[in-house]
Amino acid sequence: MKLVVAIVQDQDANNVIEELMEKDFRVTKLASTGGFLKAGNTTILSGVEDHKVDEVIKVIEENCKTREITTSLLTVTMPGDTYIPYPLEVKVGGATVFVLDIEKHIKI
Ligand code: 2BA
Repeated sequence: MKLVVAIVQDQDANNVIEELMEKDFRVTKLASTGGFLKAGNTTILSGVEDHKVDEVIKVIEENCKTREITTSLLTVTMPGDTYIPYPLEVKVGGATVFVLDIEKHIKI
């Protein structure tokens, strides 16, 4: 068994989850925050049989879009201790996916 951990953008999360549920996968949705942008994203956990991992990844691929986000994380220091926000274009990927081996799966 594998645990698929997928970090997706909030806008794509519902479509991914709905399609996974329609295909009879079990899903847990976690609200998460990206370390770089400090913006909300969604982490999806799905425990699946080894031979179904590719099917889960396909659903994620089909529902997650890459987007350009403009952020003002960078600031420029001006004389007199003033800071002005400097717009920065960041390409946020469709999804970041990790596939982990599961040693044991117990339901109590
Ligand atoms: P964030 O950390 O908020 O990163 C958002 C986007 O900012 C990233 O998109 C990337 O394009 C850019 N970025 C991140 N760190 C950067 C840096 N040091 N310099 C310049 N640009 C940077 P993605 O790579 O698609 O990542 C989207 C979200 O997925 C991340 O949000 C983070 O929450 C998660 N993530 C990505 N890679 C990860 C990893 N190796 N481990 C854990 N979480 C990861």
